[in-house]
Amino acid sequence: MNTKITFDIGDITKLDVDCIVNAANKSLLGGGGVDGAIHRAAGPDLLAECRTLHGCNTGEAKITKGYRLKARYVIHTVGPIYSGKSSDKQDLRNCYYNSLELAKANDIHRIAFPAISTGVYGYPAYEAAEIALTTIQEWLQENENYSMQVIMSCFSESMYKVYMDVLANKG
Ligand code: AR6
Repeated sequence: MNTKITFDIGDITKLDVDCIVNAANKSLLGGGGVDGAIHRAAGPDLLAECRTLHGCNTGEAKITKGYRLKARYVIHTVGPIYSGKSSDKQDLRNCYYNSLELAKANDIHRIAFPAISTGVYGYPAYEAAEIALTTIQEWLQENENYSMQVIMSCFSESMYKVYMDVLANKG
């Protein structure tokens, strides 16, 4: 297990990190879940900047400022709506990978991720957690000369337990 990955149980908007990741939708104009919480905490300037981005495709990522958040930046990524097709996995993988690439390009060294797609978008939590951790570990290995701390934000104790189960089964 890479020691650069840690876990937090609570609200991602409260974290004191360089950047938090938003599980957004293609419009980037806000929604429910973590997206709604981030927009409420960041304030209306976030939505104004998001309007200039003209949306985002599934698996891709775009960056804005964090406004009223402690985090200086928000990276908005769009997870797959779970369908059971094999493309779901690649799309979810792309969310984590492309967010980390964009973070590095912006000199971000501490980033927090929610469990993308596991809420409204219906991705089974265990499978999503496995993809998230594997992708992040691979990225960290490929970028071992770049200091990046990753915090997996769990909104519930049960999501935290899912991550711990995945780690235990990875050995
Ligand atoms: N902090 C951390 N995690 C959170 C928070 C929070 N404040 N709130 C929810 N979660 P979801 P999705 C967890 O539904 O499945 C939106 O309407 C939540 O428990 O926010 O990718 C967007 O606009 C779950 O584990 O995102 C899209 O339309 C995880 O965040 C759609 O939902 C993701 O749940 C995206 O769906």
